[in-house]
Amino acid sequence: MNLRIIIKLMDNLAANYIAFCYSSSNQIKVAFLLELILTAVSYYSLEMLDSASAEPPLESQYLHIKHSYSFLPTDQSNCQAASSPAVEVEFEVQLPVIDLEAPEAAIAIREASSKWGFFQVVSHGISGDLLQRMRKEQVKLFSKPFEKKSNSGLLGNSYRWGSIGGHCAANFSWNEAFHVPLNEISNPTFYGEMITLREVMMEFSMAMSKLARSLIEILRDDQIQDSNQWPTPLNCDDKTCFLRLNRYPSCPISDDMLGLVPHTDSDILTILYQDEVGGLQLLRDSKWVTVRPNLDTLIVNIGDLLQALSNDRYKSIEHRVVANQELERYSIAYFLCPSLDSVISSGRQAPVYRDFTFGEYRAQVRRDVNMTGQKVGLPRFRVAQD
Ligand SMILES: O=C(O)CCC(=O)C(=O)O
Repeated sequence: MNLRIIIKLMDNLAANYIAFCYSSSNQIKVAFLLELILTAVSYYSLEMLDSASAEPPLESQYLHIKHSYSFLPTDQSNCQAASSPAVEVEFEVQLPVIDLEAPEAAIAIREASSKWGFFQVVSHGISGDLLQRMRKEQVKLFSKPFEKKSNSGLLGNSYRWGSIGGHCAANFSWNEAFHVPLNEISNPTFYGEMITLREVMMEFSMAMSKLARSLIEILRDDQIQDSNQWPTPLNCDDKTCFLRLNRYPSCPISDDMLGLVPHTDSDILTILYQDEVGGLQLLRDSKWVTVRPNLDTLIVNIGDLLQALSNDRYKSIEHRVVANQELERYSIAYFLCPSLDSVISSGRQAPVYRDFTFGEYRAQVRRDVNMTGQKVGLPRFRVAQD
């Protein structure tokens, strides 16, 4: 039995023990004991089965969280549902599509950034061939055994899956992902025998960085012209920028499982390369709307830092991914981030947010997620209104 399984069984034991202590009658205590034994046995056997395959044991972790922590009062379970208070109406939308070579591209980007916070780009300078090679390597990477993805140092042990923070079934993401900082992408020790993955990741991340920087200059130019706003160039940093390689396995157990729980991005902007399966949704006028996949485009969305820098002119929009019961889905997100000491300041006379550094922002987000299972984000930095 490996260390990971022992730790998870102990975690399971602890949760059931707390639930046991909270219970009042003997009958409930017996039920808890049976529950404990059954969960431990099923969890252990699923783990053993799954460790030989490529699939992360999402189902056993999900059921474990659901059973073990559902007994606890909310304040003990460290659980706040991640679902937004929005009305859950879903329909498909076509995001603005912007041709980056068109003369009116800059105007369209600014407009989409303030009205939608999301848009798609074509003529973006990243060849179809590079995108296809990257996707092929991504599929190969995720087909490696689970043990190898999670325990062998592959991509600097940046592999994550399932629940990120909190012990709450509502915050569970049916997802596996590698989060790789740009400054680590060229590191040959990260790849083992996957040499072609390294070459393609380097080429892909360079192309994405170039595109992200050109988009940010378009958005910054506009702010400079409108005097007194966001004058400092952004010091983007390969240590903090990163690629997130996502795989969303098909989810047979429920049709309302989320592949990724609702969130905004804690960066300047994000560029997303997704496949044809679909599942990305964004919050628009308090409704979840589904983004129609379009393989000819890359999706761009504004992050929290750009919303603060532009004093709320550009919008960092909450988004999520819904899991698919039959199909797996792949995506890659490039996150443009400044150095940790960069000061995020709109330079406005009446700023919506107080000045803060990116390091401060990131630390606060991590604290909130650890404490409650949920990010608070920009509202924490809002200047108090009299
Ligand atoms: O896979 C997607 O469509 C969205 C990915 C995303 O939001 C993320 O990785 O933060």
